Amino acid sequence: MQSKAFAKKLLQRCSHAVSVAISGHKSPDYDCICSSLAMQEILRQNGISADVLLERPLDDSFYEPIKNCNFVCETDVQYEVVISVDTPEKNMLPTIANAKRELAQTTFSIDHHHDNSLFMEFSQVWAGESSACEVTFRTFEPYFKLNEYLATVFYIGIYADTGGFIYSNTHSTTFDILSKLLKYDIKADEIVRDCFMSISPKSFEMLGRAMASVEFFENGQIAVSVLRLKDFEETKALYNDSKLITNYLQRIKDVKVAICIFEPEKGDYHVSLRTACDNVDVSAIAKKFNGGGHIRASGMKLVGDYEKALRALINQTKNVLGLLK
Ligand SMILES: [Mn+2]
Repeated sequence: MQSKAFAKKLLQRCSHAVSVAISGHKSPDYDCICSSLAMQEILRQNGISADVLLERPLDDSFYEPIKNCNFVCETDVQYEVVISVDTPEKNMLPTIANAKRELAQTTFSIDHHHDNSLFMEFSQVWAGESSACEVTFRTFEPYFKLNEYLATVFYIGIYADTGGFIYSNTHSTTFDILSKLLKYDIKADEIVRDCFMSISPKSFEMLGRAMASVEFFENGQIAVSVLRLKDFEETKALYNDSKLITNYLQRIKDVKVAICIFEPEKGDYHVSLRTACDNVDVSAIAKKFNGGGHIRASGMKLVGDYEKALRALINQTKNVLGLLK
């Protein structure tokens, strides 16, 4: 569907709906939260009120003004329309949102994942775009008036998913948008410092532990760091606070795939996969373990026996790197 037709359809449908909900994916990041909030504000400007659904309130690692926005974690409302943002697959929606999706009359998806399964009735998926925020901005531009709030949430989401405008998903269109956002007093320096640069003493300690845990495989082409339950217990660090390590491992020269494993709760292993290589698709690794994401950045969970699952993960990584004979 053309972007204008999609935007029109969504706004028309929502304006006739009694209730509308918006949701990003599980384990929310700044792009999914900020594109949800942006969508909510765009609807508001068009006379439509909508709830942003979350599995649970955001933890303290999130930027205060974002954390303090109004989210809905529990409700009996049966939404007529459900809009998902930044989510490629129904199983990646938070449980609450997936339940509401099943009973909704009309559903929409706004996304930039190349593997979006088109699980909603109407989809606006632009693979290769920097962020769900960019897709939202460009799709709805004729239908909103930029203000300080919108500029702030768009800036945070785009900054997050482009790694500060350095990943290969950063295009000239991204900078066209940024130049519009920066006309507003959004305190970009404060945002970057508070959202992306500042690090709590706890997560600094976690970074040290994660670095000390790094193991290399295949002549340094695969790097694996592990933060186990005891690291979380001893430091009292938050999971979100500890994800910083994922940005560091892929910087090590010759590392083609960086694997970061986190066990914030007993037996619950979250895995982040990153690559800086043009010809490596880490989402192909994640998919084998029922995860997903982007070609350069994906995520999954390890289930079952840890050692066995880790071996399978490394094997699958070798496979994707073409190292299996
Ligand atoms: Mn995203």
